Amino acid sequence: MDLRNGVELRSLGTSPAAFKEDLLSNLYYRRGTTVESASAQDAYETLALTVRDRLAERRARTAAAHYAANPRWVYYLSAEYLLGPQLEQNLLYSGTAEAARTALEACGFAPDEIAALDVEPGLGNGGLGRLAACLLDSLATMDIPAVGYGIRYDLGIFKQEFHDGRQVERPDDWAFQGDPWEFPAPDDRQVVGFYGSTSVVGGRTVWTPGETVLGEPSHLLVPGYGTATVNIVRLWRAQASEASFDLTRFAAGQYAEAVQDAVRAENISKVLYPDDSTPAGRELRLKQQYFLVSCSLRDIVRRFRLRNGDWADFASKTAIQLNDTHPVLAIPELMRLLVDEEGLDWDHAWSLVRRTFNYTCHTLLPEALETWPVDMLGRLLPRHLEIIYLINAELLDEVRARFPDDLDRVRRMSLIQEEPTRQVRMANLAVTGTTRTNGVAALHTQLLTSTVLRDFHDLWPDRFVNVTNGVSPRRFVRLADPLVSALISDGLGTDRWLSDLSLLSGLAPLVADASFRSRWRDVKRANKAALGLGDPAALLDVMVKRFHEYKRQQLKLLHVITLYHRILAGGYDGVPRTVLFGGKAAPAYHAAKNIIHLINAVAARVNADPATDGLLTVVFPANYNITLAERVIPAADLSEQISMAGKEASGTGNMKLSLNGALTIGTLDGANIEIRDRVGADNFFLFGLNAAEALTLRSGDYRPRDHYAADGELRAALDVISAGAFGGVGQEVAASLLDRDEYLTLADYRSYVDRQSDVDAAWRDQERWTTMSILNTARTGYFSSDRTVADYLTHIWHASPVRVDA
Ligand code: GPW
Repeated sequence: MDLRNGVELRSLGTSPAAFKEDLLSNLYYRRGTTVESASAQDAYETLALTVRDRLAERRARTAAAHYAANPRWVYYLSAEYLLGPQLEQNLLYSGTAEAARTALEACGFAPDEIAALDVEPGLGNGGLGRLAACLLDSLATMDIPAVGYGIRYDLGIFKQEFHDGRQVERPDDWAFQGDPWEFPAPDDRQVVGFYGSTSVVGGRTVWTPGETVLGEPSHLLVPGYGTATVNIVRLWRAQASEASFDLTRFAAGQYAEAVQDAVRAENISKVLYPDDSTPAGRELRLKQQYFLVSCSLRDIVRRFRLRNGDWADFASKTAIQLNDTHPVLAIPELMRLLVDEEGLDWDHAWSLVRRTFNYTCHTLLPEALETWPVDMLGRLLPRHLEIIYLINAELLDEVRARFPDDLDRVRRMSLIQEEPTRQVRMANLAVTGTTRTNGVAALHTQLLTSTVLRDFHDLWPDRFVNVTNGVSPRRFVRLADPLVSALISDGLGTDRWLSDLSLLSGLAPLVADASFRSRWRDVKRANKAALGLGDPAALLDVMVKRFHEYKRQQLKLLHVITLYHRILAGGYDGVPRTVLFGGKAAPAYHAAKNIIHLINAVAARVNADPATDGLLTVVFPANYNITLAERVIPAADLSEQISMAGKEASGTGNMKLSLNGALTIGTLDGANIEIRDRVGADNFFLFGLNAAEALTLRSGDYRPRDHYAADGELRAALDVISAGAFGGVGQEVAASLLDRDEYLTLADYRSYVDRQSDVDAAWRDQERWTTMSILNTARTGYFSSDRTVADYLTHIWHASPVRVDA
């Protein structure tokens, strides 16, 4: 391969012999040790470097091909990425898994012990962060020139421990040992300003920041599967400038004061905000958001300039996706760069900005729509607030022209909320400053345009599109479940399904193949045995997701207590179940933490009671993350997707589980609807109110106590909780359900519990269950993130692949 500077790139071999040679050379020359004295950590780091080199070679060829093509680039801006463990991914994508194992063993290293040292970078909270990682995986697999931008938090999502059943959060110093997958790029560092003031000099506005911080990038490789393309995700870390260390104070013995400015600067990328769906409302968070935006935009502009000379081409060469409102300050920031720094006139700049950006909304919860106090934003970013006011003036002129005499509409659509306090509405800014706004599932997009963003839809209906989420089949089928992957490849006679998931439909005829069916069952059983939680013969009933009241883990818990009561009553006729919970609650989300505590208390009681032996087990492994998800999902029989209809934007765990052959019990919410449409109503356990019914009930006088009074089993379950049988925490949870029941848990209880009896009936007929399971996998190829990316390309990005020679 001829690179730009004319240097031929030596091709690194992937044979065991070539791999071993490089492994040893990396051990000697880069790690500075020998086989005899190498620690497990030495061996791990050396392995990582050897694998990384093989992808780095492809990266170099990718960069050269992209540079030559000067294509429209896709940039994904996201405050969160849940990339998952890198070693297994990079072994698979570089095609060196076997060679590596052989080479390690030949050197006397234990491959599994070494692989266990790989630490997953937990730079996200939940679905939104994992979606970002799946989209990057698909962009690379589909040969789209793309870069992900994010923040390199020193501390990722907290490690969850349980102490007496209560969630305790521990810092996640994920890069404590150093991160062998990272390429630091200090030459590309950026300077980010905060605070200060604006003035007008020679007709142009100049912002003079009161404080500056350095953004230092490093990147991780994002390999495509079955292609030579290797993209990158570039993560920014805040660094104090040299000048912020106060030598005079240090000399005077004032050690803390000497470093206080530096510490403040570096705190910007210190920790991931562990909130999910609720804005933190803190100045540091706003600083993080601007830090990400400022560094990334300057980098994007730098890259544009490498190949282009005319600003008029910027939007045709650049598509920037805003992952929720967290990076929406990019809109005023690009206006500032173009107008203040580059001297473009406002209208030209606005046209470029609007054609460059698009926005994905991931929620319907009104409390999750970010707003920032005008005072705070104006203090931290004075020029950006001025620009937001200018954008707002044009927006409101357009609203008044289209809807004369509709003052209330003007008030609702304004970028500035006036009452009770003045706030900047980031979602309104996002829709105003972009070409397209998308929801993440069909129902979500429909509800967005008819409720929270209705006024904007009235004004600009063509701006709204749906792009239903998807998941990476490489990560969540091939890496998570090598056994089922081998079986699928065998059944289809090809492994091409890994990059064309629609091929899974070819499994449907195999439901008639007795040998395939029994192997399918064996794989599920083996995955449960490997997970090692509960009896592998029992139905594994899984609810894994962040803890939030709208997701209704409390409904699942009421079901568990009901089953327990039925067992205690004697003559239990349900099937043996292991109920598995997994997930974290935001540290400040008291009600969610109560639910976690209560689940652990119920689990302790149920599991200790000999009456439940062989019938019911409740497990709650701590610290659910990508690593654990990859073990739980392939083992699951039943997928719990039981949010109050109209609240879950999409869900993606629902897709991962169904794709892996779990059957869903769920409400008509988010993407559940689309899953059910595809797998067929007969292969999906539907229950509960739909979104319209839930809305009607919520807006009338809903009385949870009526359900309590009418339903003996529900009453019994709530009574034991209220009575304190599981501690004081239960009393709080029960009171909240009986007094408010914000998310209609009691209204859906009977329908849910009865549907679970249908689950039991289906499970008892193992032949029927197997058919349903295979059909779930065969019919959910649509939920590949490759399809999601294809939809973004067609409707939003309009970017084309650039092939990289293998
Ligand atoms: F509130 N989601 C998330 F919309 O994981 F910003 N974190 C968040 O902060 C938000 C949404 C936000 C999730 C949605 O809850 C889930 O329904 C969806 O599948 C996922 O984002 C990916 O779109």
